[in-house]
Amino acid sequence: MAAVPNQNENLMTYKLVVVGDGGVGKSALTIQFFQKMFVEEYDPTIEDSYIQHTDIDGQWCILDVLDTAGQEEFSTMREQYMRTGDGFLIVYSVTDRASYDHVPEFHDLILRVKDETAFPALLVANKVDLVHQRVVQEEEGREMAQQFGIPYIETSAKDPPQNVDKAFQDVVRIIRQQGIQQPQKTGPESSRSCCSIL
Ligand SMILES: Nc1nc2c(ncn2[C@@H]2O[C@H](COP(=O)(O)OP(=O)(O)OP(=O)(O)O)[C@@H](O)[C@H]2O)c(=O)[nH]1
Ligand SMILES: [Mg+2]
Repeated sequence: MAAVPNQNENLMTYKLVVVGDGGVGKSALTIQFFQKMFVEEYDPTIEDSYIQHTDIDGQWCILDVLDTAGQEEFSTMREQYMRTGDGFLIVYSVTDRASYDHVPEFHDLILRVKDETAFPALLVANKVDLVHQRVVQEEEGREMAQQFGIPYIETSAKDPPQNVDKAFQDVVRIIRQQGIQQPQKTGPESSRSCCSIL
């Protein structure tokens, strides 16, 4: 991961972690957000991290996003990366019922690792462009989100993207609103012109 440059040291850093089953589109969403492109092929992730300066509701911040492995063989890494998160995108695919059924496991583990009864998170129903392959309906997603007391959003990482920027920005909004865990703030006032991937 690239170091945060000195001139930006005064910005709030939000560490977001993208979790969910393998193949649901965590990397596609993350790459669409950071690089504005859709990755068609499936290359299972071990762990990737991305940093970007971004303006959310008029406030510049640093988004430090961890794209995690959904594949079961890497599940032992979960507790460790969950510890680092200020907020979570819990992703499932609307074309994959098992990925929806596994959402509670991810949510429970976040609360257990954080030792909290609630924590900033967003339930992300991805691949909504695949309308004919859809097996998990909006109502079911909303119901689960309500059960956990977290917001729900429907996304597509495929071009044209749907709600991709909003999903990442909403997690920051949730962190700012709930303020359960204060993200770190460091150093002197920064220049606010940078908006690139570091
Ligand atoms: N049609 C469509 N395909 C998608 C979407 N998001 C991801 N995909 C495809 O689904 C496959 C898996 O996407 P990934 O982003 O690699 O899945 P992942 O959740 O990162 O998987 P792991 O890294 O194994 O945990 C790829 O072929 C993507 O192109 C989407 O919104 N719509
Ligand atoms: Mg991935």
